[in-house]
Amino acid sequence: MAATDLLDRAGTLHAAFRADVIAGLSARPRAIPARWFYDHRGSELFEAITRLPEYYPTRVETALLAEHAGAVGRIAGPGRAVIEFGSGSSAKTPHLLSAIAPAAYVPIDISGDFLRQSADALAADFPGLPVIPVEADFMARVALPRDVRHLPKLGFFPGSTIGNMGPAHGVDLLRAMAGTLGEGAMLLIGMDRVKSPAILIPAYDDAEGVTAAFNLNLLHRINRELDGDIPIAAFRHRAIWNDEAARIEMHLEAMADISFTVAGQRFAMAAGETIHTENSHKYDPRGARLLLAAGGWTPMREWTDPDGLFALILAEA
Ligand code: AVJ
Repeated sequence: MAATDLLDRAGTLHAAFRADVIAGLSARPRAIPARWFYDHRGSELFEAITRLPEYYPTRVETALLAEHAGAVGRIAGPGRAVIEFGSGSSAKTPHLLSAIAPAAYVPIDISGDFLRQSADALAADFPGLPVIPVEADFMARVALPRDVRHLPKLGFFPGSTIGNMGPAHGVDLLRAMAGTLGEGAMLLIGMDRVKSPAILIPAYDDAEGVTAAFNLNLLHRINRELDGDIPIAAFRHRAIWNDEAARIEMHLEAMADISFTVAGQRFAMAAGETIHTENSHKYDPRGARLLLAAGGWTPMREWTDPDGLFALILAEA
């Protein structure tokens, strides 16, 4: 990509960050979209979260994939193009690619740097497999590379990333994916299950304070990138189970009456007031099937761990 394009892209991203933060701090309740967690430090902290003893989703889902990728391969058959939505740096993808004899691997991600890094690593591990990264926002229908258009597709959407959206946006996303993947496609999706708050809360408020650091890093990013002077020490991390909405909410709570400036605008918060920074929706088996059906997908098989913590679902368009 040309240097000017890269600059344009960085400028656009910066403007979007500023707009989301100013709107989010001005709204009541205050809320900033979770996508802004993932600057370099935020991505590092998220990787650290996935290794925490309390954070079961990554561990359980990876084990489910290791155990059941063979079954996915038998159902899906060989020769599919695997399309991963939000290509992580994950240890998960190799399990799937080893088991299903894919014809190509297409990771789609909005962040180009990270995308090319993980694509290169995967290509090195799977010599002979065409790896074709696509830099795009998969919330809308994505035009797939010409080389894979004629192939049957297997979509891969691990990590319970769909949980960041509520049911309405989740359905929109599933429909966009069905559009991207086309007729005859299958989708392998990971979804976190509803469970006791005694397990959920520590998963989002760990003893070591890594999740707290992840949440508070958003304030550091705002101060650094948007010329802010938020008194970060006056905030604490909060993880709440909202039973009505079946979701974990993360908030940043002001511990005193404070005021601060961000991008030239003044904000005041009262002690106890929060900034809502993330939703992580959880689904029971029926809810998951309902969401998939509303999004245009028919569940075929479902795998879960003995404790029913996490589900891996294979669905067809
Ligand atoms: C990457 C959105 C799936 O909701 O569990 C982990 C993000 N936030 N700990 C999740 C997250 C706090 C994670 N997702």
